[in-house]
Amino acid sequence: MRRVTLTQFLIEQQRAGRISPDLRLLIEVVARAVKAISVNVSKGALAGVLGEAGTDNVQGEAQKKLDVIANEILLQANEWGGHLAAMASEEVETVHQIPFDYPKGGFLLLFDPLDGSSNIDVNISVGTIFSVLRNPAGGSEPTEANFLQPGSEQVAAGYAVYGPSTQLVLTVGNGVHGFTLDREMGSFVYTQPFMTIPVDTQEFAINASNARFWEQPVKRYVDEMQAGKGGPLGKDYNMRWVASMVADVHRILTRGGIFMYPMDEKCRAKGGKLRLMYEANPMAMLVEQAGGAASTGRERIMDLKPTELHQRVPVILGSKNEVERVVSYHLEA
Ligand code: AHM
Ligand code: MG
Repeated sequence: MRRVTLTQFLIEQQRAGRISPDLRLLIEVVARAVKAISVNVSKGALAGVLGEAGTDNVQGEAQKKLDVIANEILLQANEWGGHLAAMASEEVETVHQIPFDYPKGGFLLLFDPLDGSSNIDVNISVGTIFSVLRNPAGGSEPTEANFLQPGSEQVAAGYAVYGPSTQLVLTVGNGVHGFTLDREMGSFVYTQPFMTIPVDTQEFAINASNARFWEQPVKRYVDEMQAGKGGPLGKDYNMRWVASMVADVHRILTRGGIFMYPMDEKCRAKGGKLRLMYEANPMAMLVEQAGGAASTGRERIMDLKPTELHQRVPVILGSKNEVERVVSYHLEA
């Protein structure tokens, strides 16, 4: 069987007129950074990279050593490529400008360098999430306001999951495509063309320890699922919660399901738990491209007009019929 690499896949996308040479090279640089992060993640305790870094990030959360390492790898790899006007990271407070002596390009790159980092020390899958926007500022230095574009403006989005194997899952607006890292060859091999999410599912993902803080529509939906075959939904459901969004979304892109980090009383003051620009928008683009849906419960995620870089939002995504059901419960309430 002919092995298609990420490089070949991207060249074909370019030839088909779906991406520009610049966007192709930008994605290649992100993929290279992801390989370096994968090496660090997999060495774990051998490289002394587990544990706390002793610092807090912009959100006041304790940073893990690997959070800091992954962030540095992404910033450094992408600074000199010449395709970017600026970057924004979940781990950095303000816009990261490209150093003045490097060439600049027309794109903005946003990322969560190491998602699910509470799982690092227990050897459970973590990931990197990224999103690409156009720089509306033209030739001048982008400001935070230039990043505040709705998710529908994304030109590419993807994630890497560092699990038993490292996989890169990508969309450039033409379906969702999965690649597996061949560690010996050092290249990503095209293993999952056109990943799709079935419209129906019997599997849900939510942190049930927050049940007492949920809003009524989510309580109602989870109660109905737990009522099983004899309940109003008429079927038995299974539950999974990895606590790494990347791993939970990867499962949904692989076999369907619904993922929820909804609004609750604990996170209401912050607007939600997950980050719009680094987590919700890129995952929403992937999920929609795979035939699923992504909502806050009240609005389509990719329609939201961001008001700040580190904005948080409720997230309900996955199999379309189930997401639409939860949205209808919110609208009825
Ligand atoms: P992080 O980016 O700081 O790792 O936080 C995001 C993570 C998601 O990956 C995951 O879905 C969620 O937080 C888990 O939250 P909880 O620990 O409340 O279950
Ligand atoms: Mg995260």
